[in-house]
Amino acid sequence: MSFSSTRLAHRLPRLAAAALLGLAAAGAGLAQAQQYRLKELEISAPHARASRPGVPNSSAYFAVTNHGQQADRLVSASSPAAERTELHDMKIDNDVMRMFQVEGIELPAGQSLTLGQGNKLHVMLMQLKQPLQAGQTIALTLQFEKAGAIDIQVPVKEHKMGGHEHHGHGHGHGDDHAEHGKGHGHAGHDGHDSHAGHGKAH
Ligand SMILES: [Cu+2]
Repeated sequence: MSFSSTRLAHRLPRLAAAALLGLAAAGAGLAQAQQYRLKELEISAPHARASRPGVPNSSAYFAVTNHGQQADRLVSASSPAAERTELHDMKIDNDVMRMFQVEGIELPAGQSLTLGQGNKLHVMLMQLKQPLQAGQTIALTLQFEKAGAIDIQVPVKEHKMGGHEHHGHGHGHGDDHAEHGKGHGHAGHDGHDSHAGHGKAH
């Protein structure tokens, strides 16, 4: 674990203590304690999706706030839970939602970004070594251009997450994601982990 910033301990003593307790009681549901500080970056609300039966891929999400004066950039991620980990975005191409790899995710100074909310960004976990099951926690290493690397703990949640940016949709049909293409950072993801761009959206 690189959850070791003494600076964090100074600035956020309660959170730091809670996070340590949370790690000790992994999976005990202390979601609010999952907040990390790496120099000027604050990383919070990490979660990954439980994988579907027979699907070897899944995705992970988190929020990053850049408290610094200069932009940073998420350049890569990796996890012992997956053979490969890529940074992905999605777009609609001829009514078909497709995901594609991006080289980095920009983190402008003074701004927050939440993967999968109001955007289609996600960390793609590919060739999972074992199915991801709700309740377990996986490690994820994030590499930033300026701030460096940090290891975070990512709880795995059920695929259909209640109250998570649903906007009234939130059903995992997987065949209607083109419908969700605009502004629905969550529902649009359903089905993409099996394989987006597999043909027709309807
Ligand atoms: Cu993806």
